[in-house]
Amino acid sequence: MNFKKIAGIEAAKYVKDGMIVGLGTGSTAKYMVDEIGRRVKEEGLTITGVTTSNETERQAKSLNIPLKSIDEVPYVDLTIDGADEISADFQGIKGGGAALLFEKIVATYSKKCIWIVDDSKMVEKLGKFPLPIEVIPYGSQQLMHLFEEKGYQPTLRLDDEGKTLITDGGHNIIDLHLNEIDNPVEFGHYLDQLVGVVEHGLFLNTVSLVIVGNQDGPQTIKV
Ligand code: DER
Repeated sequence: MNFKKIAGIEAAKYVKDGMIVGLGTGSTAKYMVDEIGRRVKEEGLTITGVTTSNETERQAKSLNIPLKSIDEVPYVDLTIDGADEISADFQGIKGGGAALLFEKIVATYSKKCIWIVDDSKMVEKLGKFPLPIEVIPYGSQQLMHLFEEKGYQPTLRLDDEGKTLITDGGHNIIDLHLNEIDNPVEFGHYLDQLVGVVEHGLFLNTVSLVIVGNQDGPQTIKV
């Protein structure tokens, strides 16, 4: 039983005709996009998709889902995306798939956000999952030194070929190994003011519905 697939298919039921839908990125979101594509083909579902990565754009185009960029729509009705960690108070870490910047942009202009996960993502406190920080390449080593001095055990994210990863936005990602983040809001503010940090993977006060796939089927949690 694929719990990510269960969550992805369930989330696609929330998509209605005429909606502008943010299409997330990652292995769970892939199932959701596939299901929306199926509904477009078999049910004639009419939506406008706004993608959060080149990867999702390619998938959506292959499924003939009509697309517009975030700058071509007045707002997004509903964004459905995965997450790497969701805390007991529904704060999230995202960016494991290196898509956090465009995901956060699309989420910011969305009326509603749904996160789709399997239950391995549900945690008490954030931080076991390395926190992705999207940084400008120029000065990234200085940020690495800064984070090392802070004891955050930073690593520069590499791509599948072992080269420094370049995000869709043309930036690098530094992953911080914090183990536990006591105050995500405060830590997010600290990161926001660092020169060279473009965005971070703390998604705070973002989600309104979480769908968890498990052996009993989809569990829907209203935030
Ligand atoms: O990069 C992201 O934030 C993606 O949403 C991703 O990390 C979600 O994880 P998944 O591939 O397990 O769905």
